[in-house]
Amino acid sequence: MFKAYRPTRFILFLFILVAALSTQFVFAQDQEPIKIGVAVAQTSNVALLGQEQVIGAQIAEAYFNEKGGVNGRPIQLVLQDTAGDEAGAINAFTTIIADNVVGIVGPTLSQQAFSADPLAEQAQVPVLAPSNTARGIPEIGEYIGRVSAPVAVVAPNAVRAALELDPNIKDVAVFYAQNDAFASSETTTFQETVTALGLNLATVQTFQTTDTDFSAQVTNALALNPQLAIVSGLAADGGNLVRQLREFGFTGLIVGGNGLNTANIFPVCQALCDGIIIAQAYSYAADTPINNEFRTIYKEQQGKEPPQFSAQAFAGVQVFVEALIRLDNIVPLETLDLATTRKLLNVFVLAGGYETPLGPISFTPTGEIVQAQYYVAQIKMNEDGQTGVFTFIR
Ligand code: 1QQ
Repeated sequence: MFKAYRPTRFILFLFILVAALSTQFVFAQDQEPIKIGVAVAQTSNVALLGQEQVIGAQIAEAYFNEKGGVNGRPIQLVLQDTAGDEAGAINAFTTIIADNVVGIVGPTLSQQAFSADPLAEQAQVPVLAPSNTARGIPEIGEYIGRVSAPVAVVAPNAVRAALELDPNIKDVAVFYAQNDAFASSETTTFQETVTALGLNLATVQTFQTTDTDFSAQVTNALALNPQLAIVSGLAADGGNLVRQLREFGFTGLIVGGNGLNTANIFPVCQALCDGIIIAQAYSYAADTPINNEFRTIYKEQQGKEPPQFSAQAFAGVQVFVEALIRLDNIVPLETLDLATTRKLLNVFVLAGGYETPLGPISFTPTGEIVQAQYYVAQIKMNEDGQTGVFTFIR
């Protein structure tokens, strides 16, 4: 009797298990996905930076859906192109907010964030900035946070690394794009660092992010024989400025800011990109389970090591997903209307800690990222002058 009972119970258990799993599967398939907005630059010169963000966010979408989304409910990215200016970012934010997203990862530039973020603040939609590193971003409002460490803490590391590579540096030429909020913020940090390290700030040269000819600025600066040049701009202008510095004969070290932090500058300065030193808020070599997974997926897809902007966009989506899971565990999302979901999501985002490819991160009550580790990389161009890599030197 006992012997006959056990297999029956086992079969019953199997039946219930299969039934439960298939119900859950159907359940998950049937549920409306939770929409997360991604408003970054997919066109314009700023797409050199934004394209890497789209890739990172899409990897996160597939990765977290594979893991069951938000307690069985899938997430869906709603992509909107901000292009490169304020008007584009305002349009993208307006459209995406109306499309019932629970939160927004974006925009690409701080210059855009200062215009577009107030719309999200007004609509009470949480924003996680994947690459807004200027001073004052989280302070835009209660709903504005960032997963991108501010230049004020990241950028000084590049100058210190340059001094380690060349202890004879004394005179420094600084260049910055004066029409960009990030570049203006970053140059302040660079200039303060130069002075704090006892170096001579020989000259400060300004340009526009739309400029292509930097001969006047380069000529002025090189007349002072600096041993270090520091460039705060975006990818196309920054890459061209580096190229012209070398073409005009500059042989010292070059520190590039966050706007040059992409392999997409390689076609611009080509072989002359070689040696640019750039501070990093991410290292592909960070040996953590989530980064190893992210790195593997990225490498399989893109055939190269993942860059900072992709890792930060991944982290932005991740923070929303994990905060939604914690919220859903306490108050089931299906019992909440969209406005309440957005409000509570903002609270849960700020309250959590996250194991991301960037390392463990959390937030201050204002939405500033708390991140443990920063790095410095140097560009090494290959013989072909077209391809190259970021090698970590710190
Ligand atoms: C900012 C930045 C950009 C250069 C990143 C794309 O850091 O605008 O704040």
